[in-house]
Amino acid sequence: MNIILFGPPGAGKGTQAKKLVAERGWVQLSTGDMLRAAKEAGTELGRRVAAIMDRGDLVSDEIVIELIEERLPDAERAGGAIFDGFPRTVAQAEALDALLKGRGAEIDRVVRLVVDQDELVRRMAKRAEEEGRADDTVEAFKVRLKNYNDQTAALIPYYKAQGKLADVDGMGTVDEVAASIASALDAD
Ligand code: B4P
Repeated sequence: MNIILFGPPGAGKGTQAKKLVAERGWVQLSTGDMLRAAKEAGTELGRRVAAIMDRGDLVSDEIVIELIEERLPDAERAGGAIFDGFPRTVAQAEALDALLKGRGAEIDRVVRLVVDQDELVRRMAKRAEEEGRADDTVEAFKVRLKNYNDQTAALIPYYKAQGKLADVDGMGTVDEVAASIASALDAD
């Protein structure tokens, strides 16, 4: 099973991906987590992406596609991949389709978490207090939302055309959203 958790920044993708890992044993492939780990470790990649991430911009397609490609064998061994925060552009989605096709696989479902903008801002502000992530500032969050609307939202028609998109209400509690995702994944 290969699924994408899709939605605007702060929609709950990372939160729900971790629950799916615990419940189903699949592997979470979060480009955000991989890039933050590189940044924290001070690797060459981390130094290249730090400023881009901190201001809320997208890093290059080539970088994230390579990160994902490296981790696909882990997901195959586990029997499932949860793509979290990837793809974020149509070019990334096309590259992912090609990578999976080359391994005899495909995306099975794209779960889109639907959350209104006021709630996204509230969650960002709460996480800023609790975790102090460098891109959870008001300015960076505005850039992240703009990038989502300008570049990532184009994936909605892309996956709708493939008949893979399932909309899930992301406004409830973490457990309520998890239950709705489970229904979307286990349908048909
Ligand atoms: P990400 O790490 O993917 O950041 P995000 O979109 O904000 O998602 P995140 O997983 O953190 O938030 P979530 O919705 O889970 O990316 C960070 C940066 O990395 C990007 O801006 C970009 O620079 C770079 N990047 C990553 N992938 C890239 C790609 N493919 N291409 C190019 N660049 C890339 O959760 C948000 C908060 O809400 C949490 O604090 C959580 O506790 C809370 N929450 C979740 N569910 C809730 C609920 N139901 N109720 C209340 N609170 C909830």
